[in-house]
Amino acid sequence: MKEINYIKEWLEKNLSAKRMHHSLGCAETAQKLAKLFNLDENKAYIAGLVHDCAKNFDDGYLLDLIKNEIKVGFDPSELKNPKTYHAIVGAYFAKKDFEIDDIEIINAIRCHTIGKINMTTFEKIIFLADKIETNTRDLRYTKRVWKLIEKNKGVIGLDLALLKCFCETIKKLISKRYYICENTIDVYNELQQHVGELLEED
Ligand code: DGI
Ligand code: FE
Ligand code: FE
Repeated sequence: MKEINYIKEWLEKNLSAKRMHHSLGCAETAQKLAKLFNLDENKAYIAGLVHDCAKNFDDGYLLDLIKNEIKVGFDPSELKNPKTYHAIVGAYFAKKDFEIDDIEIINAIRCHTIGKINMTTFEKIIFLADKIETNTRDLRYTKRVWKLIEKNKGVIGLDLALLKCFCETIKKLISKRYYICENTIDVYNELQQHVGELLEED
């Protein structure tokens, strides 16, 4: 893996100031969650830091990379909303530009936007850190999600927090009349079946 300073400089050059702030917040939150769940804090920090590395590139450029260089590892329905492209390309840049070969980090970056059925605990904490870091996300919302994690011991707390996040994202996508990729619906249903009864209505 490239040195952390190389990665930070690369990100400073290729991300907006706000996105950089979000990435640093996500790295710190991921580290905190990793500690809480006895996972590798350093790995969580790196995954959080890098997760949005492709976020500020042109949609056209990202789609071109996906179709002509990456080519595999995504579902056609994932390409129906350009906002999801950066997760596919982010995992690719992490491997190619930062020489990260830890598959857990790569997979967590890959699924940080639309989620995945049967996410590992590491993937869950990176997904959540992205949604609840406090540098750029709405504090009222992040507090509510944190409470779910703190009040419900273990992975159940993470799953409740994930369900809350999926509900919010799906509501937002619907309010804008955006396409929701099939994977996101599948993950919502998986969580709904698992912990739906434990989550209060809004
Ligand atoms: O990159 P960030 O803004 O930090 O956050 P993100 O990667 O979770 O999400 C980027 C956007 O992608 C977010 O506004 C939701 C949107 N999006 C578009 N289509 C889908 C989607 N999110 C999910 N979960 N599923 C979709 O099908
Ligand atoms: Fe993202
Ligand atoms: Fe993000």
